[in-house]
Formats: sequence, C-alpha cells, structure tokens
Amino acid sequence: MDKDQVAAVLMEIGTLLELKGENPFKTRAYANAARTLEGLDEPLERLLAEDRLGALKGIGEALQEKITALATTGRLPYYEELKASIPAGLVAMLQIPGLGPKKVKALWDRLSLTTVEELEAACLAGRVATLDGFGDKTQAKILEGIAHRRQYAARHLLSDALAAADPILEGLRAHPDVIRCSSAGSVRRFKEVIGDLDFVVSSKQPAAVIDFFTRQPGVQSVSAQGETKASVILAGGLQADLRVVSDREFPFALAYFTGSKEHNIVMRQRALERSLRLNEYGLFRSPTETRDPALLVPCQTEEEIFAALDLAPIPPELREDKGEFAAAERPPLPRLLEWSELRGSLHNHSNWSDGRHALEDIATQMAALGCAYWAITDHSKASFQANGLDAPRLRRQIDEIRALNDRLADQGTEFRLLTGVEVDILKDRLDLNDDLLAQLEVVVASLHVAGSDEADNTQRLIRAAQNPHVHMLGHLTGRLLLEREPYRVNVQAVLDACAETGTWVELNCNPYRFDLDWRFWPYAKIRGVRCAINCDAHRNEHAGFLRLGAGVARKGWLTRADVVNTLPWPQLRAALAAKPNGLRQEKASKSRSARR
Ligand code: DGT
Ligand code: CA
Ligand code: CA
Ligand code: ZN
Repeated sequence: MDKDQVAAVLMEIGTLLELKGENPFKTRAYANAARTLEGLDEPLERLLAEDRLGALKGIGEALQEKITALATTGRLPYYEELKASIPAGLVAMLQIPGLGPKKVKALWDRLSLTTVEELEAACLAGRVATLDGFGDKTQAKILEGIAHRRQYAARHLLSDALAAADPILEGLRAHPDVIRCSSAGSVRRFKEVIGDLDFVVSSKQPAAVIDFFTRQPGVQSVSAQGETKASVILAGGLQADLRVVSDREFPFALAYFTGSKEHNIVMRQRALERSLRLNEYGLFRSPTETRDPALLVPCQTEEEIFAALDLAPIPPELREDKGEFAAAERPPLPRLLEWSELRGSLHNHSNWSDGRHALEDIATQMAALGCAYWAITDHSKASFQANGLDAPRLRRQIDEIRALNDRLADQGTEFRLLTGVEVDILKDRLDLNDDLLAQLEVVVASLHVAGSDEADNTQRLIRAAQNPHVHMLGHLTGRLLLEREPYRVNVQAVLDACAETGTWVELNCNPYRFDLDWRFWPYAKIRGVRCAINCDAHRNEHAGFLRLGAGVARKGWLTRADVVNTLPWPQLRAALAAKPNGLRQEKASKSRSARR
C-alpha cells in the first residue's frame, strides 16, 4: 500500500473506533496519523527503509507497527477484526447530514438499526423521534438527508450539467458583488458524466454572494451554507457547490477546484520540487504548509501559476494527469480543436428513417446555421424498427438529394446536403451491396446488434473497416451513458484496422454517447486514425451537439488536423474519395505483383 491507501485505512479505523464508543484521544490519534501520512513529501517506503517512521509527530510505537504492516503486506488483522465487528451500514449512516458517530452508535445500541434502509423505516414509523437527543426535527432531517443522498448518489450527463450551470453562471456574473467567476470541477474539465457542479467566485462580500446563490430560482434545498461556501440541490437532484474567495486567491482556488484530483497532486508535487507550497489559497515560498500572504508568489491567472511551475498553460479538458505535464514541459502544447472550426456533420437522419425532419427542412436549417455541408445517412433496412432504407428507397433518396442540391446551387447557396447511409454491420456482411455503397458520398457503418463475444464483435468491425466503401465506423462501442455499457470489443484492434485501411472513426456527439470515448483518442491519433465529429442528428436542434463534441474531442487531445469535418467541401470530397481509390490501387498493385 502507498501512503494514501494506508492513510485511508487509519482514517477508517478512527471512525470505526468512534462508532464503538472508544475514548476520543485514541480515535483522534488515528485521524492525526492519517493526516501526517497524507502530508508526507516522500514515499512511505523510503521512511520505512530508513527506519524514520518514529520521528514523525504523533506516531507512537503501536501506530508504527500498524503502518509498517499495511505498507509492507497490505493487510492488518486488527483492522479486519474491527471492521468485521461493526455493521457496514453504520459507516454509510455517517454520510447523512446531522448524523455523527455518537448518534449512529445510539441508533445501533437502542434501536438495533444497522442499515440506512432500516433507519429510514424507523424514521417513517416515528421510532427515531422518541430517542433521547433526537426528536421530531432530527428525524425529519434524517429522512431528508436519506432522500438527498439517494438523489445525488446519481450521476448526471454533461449536457444536463451544462444546461443547469449556464444560468447560474450568468446570474453570478451579473451580480454586483462578484469580481470574477467560473465553473470548475468535472464540468469545466468536460467529463462526459459528472457528480456535481462547482463554481468559484471572487468577491469582497462573500455573504451577499452566498445568500444570492442559495436563493436563486431552481434551488430545491440548501444542504450547506457557511461564510465562504455553500451547497444547494437543484431540480433533478443535481448538487451545486460554490466557493467564494478573495480576488487574490481566485486563480489558485479555480485551479484547485477544477482538478482533477490526480492533476492537482502532480501540481503540488511540482511546487514541492521547487521548494514551494501550492494549495487552494495560493503558491507560497515556504517549505511547510502555510497561508501566509507575505510568502505568496503572486499570480493573477491560472496561466501564471502554470508558468511559476515551468509549464505551458494546460487547458482544463486535459487536466487528468494523462500526459499533460510531459506535453506542457516541452511546449507548445497542441492547439486543440475549436468548435467553430467544424463545418458540418457526417452522420445524420431524416424522416426517411427515424429522423424528424424532411430533407429540404434540414438543408434550409443547416445552411442558416452556417454549415458548409450536412450528410444524410439514414438507417439501412436491417434497422426495420427505425424504418431503415432498402436499396430502391435509398436510390430514390439519392436522386432527391441531388435535385435538392441543384436547386440550392441555382439559388446561389454554397451549402450542400451529402448523400449517404448508416449501414448496419450484420453478422457476416454489410446490410447493403458494395455497388450501391459506391454511389454514396458518405458511408457510415455501425454495429447496432452486437453479440456477447468480444472477438466476434471486433472481427465484425474490422471487416467493416476493410470495406473500401466504408468511410467511417459509427458509435464504435455502442455505449449509452448512465443506461447501457459498451458492448464487448477490442477497441485498439479496431483502431489498428482503421489505421491500416484509412477508415475514419466517429466521435458521436449525442450526449448519451460521446462514442468513441475521449480516453481512446490519443491512441487513435498516434496511429493516424482521423476523427469525424458527428451529431447523429434526429432533429434539427441536435446540430447543437457539435459544440459538445468539440469539447470531448479537445479532451481527447484532438486538433483541427485530426478532424475531417473541419475541411472545406472540396478537400473533404477528396478525402472521402481517397479511401476507395487508395484501397483499389493497393489491391490492383497486389494482384499485379501476385501475377508476376
Ligand atoms: P465530480 O463532481 O464527481 O464529477 O468530480 P469533480 O472532479 O468535479 O470533483 P469534486 O466536485 O468532488 O471536487 C472538485 C475539485 O476539487 C476536484 O476536481 C479536485 C478538487 N478536490 C476535491 N477534493 C480533493 C482532494 O481530496 N484532493 C485534491 N488534491 N483535490 C481535491
Ligand atoms: Ca464536481
Ligand atoms: Ca463538488
Ligand atoms: Zn446508429
């Protein structure tokens, strides 16, 4: 175990002892030791090897033994026995606001309650209110806490989080006592699924800002309110946390609360290596933890904090400790994609299959939005539940799109609809013949009915990539966030096949999908696989997904050059033609060399 893992066990031992009613000095000793370990500037291993554990403040012989056992064997019989002697549900009860170890112990001793569910039932039956030290008010508060815990245990889609965050930010920005404000946390890092919203504000009147925050429309309840911070629950159970700091502290608090935790740990470490201390309050010229303004290395912005640690500015999307430090040490960092660089979407549906709008409607709308092109890729016939197109209907659609484009050209409109299909990848072939696919401008191949066998799914996708008429693979893993896990597939093997065949991979920017996941894009990029950021639009308003898709692409380190739908139409047309031509030439040259 490393020091953080050991610290977590010590912390838990302290809590368990409190639940047992042990004397406070003993329980506090464990919590203090845990904090000491967390604050160590060097690996626990080294301390042990050099026998220096005893030199740490507050760590006596008994604790030394336990820490050594955990660090070297990963186990501690004392901890395991203690844990086994206390129902796990009691620890869960501690998370309910207003329930400390004393109260939980009372509930356990006097009502034999051992789980949150039993506690809820006892509250509903009015039994908790009858206990000494509880009463009606406490009982109601516990019930409310249980209901909230259930709600905010839930995770939320990024799109829902952004929709909730935007009006809050606008309100804060307009408030007269707010100097600077920003969203922070996983929303600012553009994670696909988020736990809660975080905001950081600088102000000289924190009380006024906190008051405003807790009373704004949409707040269902206030779960915490202090002098510099507050937490509220919004409709849908989404929690929002606010921190109010001085303007001097703002960049430090913003960087800290943007995270991620993993990123912050490396930042702190870099500071230590320079004999500095970085925390949410500042960057200090100090060998020990401090908040002393006299020692501050002043920074007006996050950029200046990065610079003080010899780093190029790291965009929030990259702050996951997944390579950003190595890149920022040797600038320049890649200039990440901007959403305004996208010129259209290459996978969309119309009312010919399961989309809402007619072709003409879509063309008018997307031209008005400023797109250069928009591909119509309706489902193929195997997707019968989506009214998929068979060959004759698809041929008719091609004719209609061509006629529509002619009319647009006559009117002097530069915009064009592209012909296409989202062809189903069946067990052993594609749902439409190559002759027909060859006539389309954009062919997306998607696996809609995957099997349970990883090798089989992987092979199906690889075969699709090998088809010279397939330009890209759609929603490669089939995941639906918070609803359905990805199907089993070897993503790297599929990406390798895409690299070899010049097949693109979609970043489907429907907020339930964001598929392919941002975590795979750096690998795709190294292999030279290009990305198409597609709305998979079924309605015109889904064009707005492009903006989300661009953010996810940034999180995957993608730049304009990596994304095909940043190309103007003439270049895109050439790129679309490159695959079949390239593969045909390769085939021809192979058969020539075979004949020789
Ligand atoms: P979420 O809300 O679960 O989607 O994820 P985050 O990243 O927004 O996490 P949250 O809201 O708990 O905290 C916001 C940021 O605060 C987090 O990204 C980093 C920072 N932070 C919170 N707790 C810790 C901690 O224990 N250590 C460090 N180094 N940073 C922390
Ligand atoms: Ca958060
Ligand atoms: Ca938070
Ligand atoms: Zn699809």
